[in-house]
Amino acid sequence: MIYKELDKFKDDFLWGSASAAYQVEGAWNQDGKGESIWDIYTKKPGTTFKNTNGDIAVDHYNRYKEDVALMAEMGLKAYRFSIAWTRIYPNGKGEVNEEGLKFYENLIDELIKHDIKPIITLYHWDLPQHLQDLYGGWESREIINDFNEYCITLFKRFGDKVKYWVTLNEQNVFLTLGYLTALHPPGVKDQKRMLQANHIANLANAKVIESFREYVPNGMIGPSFAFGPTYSYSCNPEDVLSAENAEDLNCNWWLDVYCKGTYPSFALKYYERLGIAPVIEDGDLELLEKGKPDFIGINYYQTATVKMNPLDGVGIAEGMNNTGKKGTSKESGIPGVYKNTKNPHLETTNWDWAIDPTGLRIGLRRLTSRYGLPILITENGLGEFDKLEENDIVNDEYRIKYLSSHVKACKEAITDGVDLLGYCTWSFTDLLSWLNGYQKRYGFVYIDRDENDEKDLRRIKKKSFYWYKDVISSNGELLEEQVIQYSI
Ligand code: BGP
Repeated sequence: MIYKELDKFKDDFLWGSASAAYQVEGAWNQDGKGESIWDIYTKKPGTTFKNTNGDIAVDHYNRYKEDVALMAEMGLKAYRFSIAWTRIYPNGKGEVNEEGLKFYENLIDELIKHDIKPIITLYHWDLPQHLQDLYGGWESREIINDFNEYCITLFKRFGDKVKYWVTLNEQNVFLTLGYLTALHPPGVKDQKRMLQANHIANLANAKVIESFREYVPNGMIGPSFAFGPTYSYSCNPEDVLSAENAEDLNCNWWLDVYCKGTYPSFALKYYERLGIAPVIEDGDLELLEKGKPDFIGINYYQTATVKMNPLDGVGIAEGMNNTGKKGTSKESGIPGVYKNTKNPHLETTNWDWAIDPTGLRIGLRRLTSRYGLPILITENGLGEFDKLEENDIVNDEYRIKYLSSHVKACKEAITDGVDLLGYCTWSFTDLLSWLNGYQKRYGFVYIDRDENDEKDLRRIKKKSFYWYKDVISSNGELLEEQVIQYSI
């Protein structure tokens, strides 16, 4: 639909921004924190861009007050951050570390003091290394109970102060990269193991939602899914069918389980025929049924465009563009299922991610039609090279352009009838990108550091900082004007 006028954002719309513990906190062994799989993995040479790690990151652990003061200055309504499991239980289970709880309590209180609603992510990839060593982490059903106990500790401590909770961040990404492409820890390439670990993660997700109902009855909880809606490259029915395949295997495979408690039938049959479908035990489906979320969290960066891929066609590509050299990502696909291809209608970032605000609107519409749940955009943003100019100026007009077009797509989706709770940009300050070091920046606040040198970690407001401040204070109304004003 093309409208003459758009609906307004609701008054309590959550204008937010997001981060993750490992990417911002640093202080990797401070105050009793245990080691996570990322603390260990990043120290293996060649696993990350220029061997970067989060030992210091942007030192948010020691500078959180300064960061929250900047959020308050901006007028941010919500801040999504993750809790490091290893700060609460250094070994993943056993004795609780009070100092870890205290850190997050201070952060939550500081946010609330400034009228910023905390949104807690329970798991953003930093699994305790001890649990990986003990029983293989997500590959063992033992993790369901350990994760649940850790979450209950947080529900009990923070449940009366925090309304919005996110269970697992991008289960589709951490398990695919961890067990299929071996780009994340534990660095395995085995799809059967991946699908089994994924099933266990589904159960863990459902279990903590079940507990949440008991401990935080007035709160809202949901997973964050890395959502890349699929397009068919052409109207050739063979391409259209590949797009159906991709949407089923890459999106519905997770979202149906979260929201309906069942696996999508075509995808399940496909994995069964390959002999790699997950083992579903008695009681599993009942638990999944109980784990339905209050909202769907989506991390939206790009759409995927696919075409037919013959049985002897291209497979999963080795490596990704982790350098920012445009055009270096490789063709990838599943023989006989689909292959990814460049969308000729879309520009890409320097990391070859398609820029597609309309794709966000399309995705929001698809989710609403299929599941009918409220949606929280838990991440959206542009990773780019930024330049610190003289007098501490960062002119990131390309980011303003990217974000305004996506916020406009949200407004259009709301006008269409999507129930959107909020919009969190990725990210508030610059931070460590898991595989791309510090040069791929996302923040409203520039952090003066790079891969080789921590420098002084100074916080510098970028042009986009002032832009988002205006968007928030006008509740999204200044947007149209600004799209024009900031267009490049
Ligand atoms: C999401 C993750 C974030 C963040 C973001 C940007 O997948 O949830 O943690 O890293 O992507 O990705 P990248 O840093 O690879 O550009």
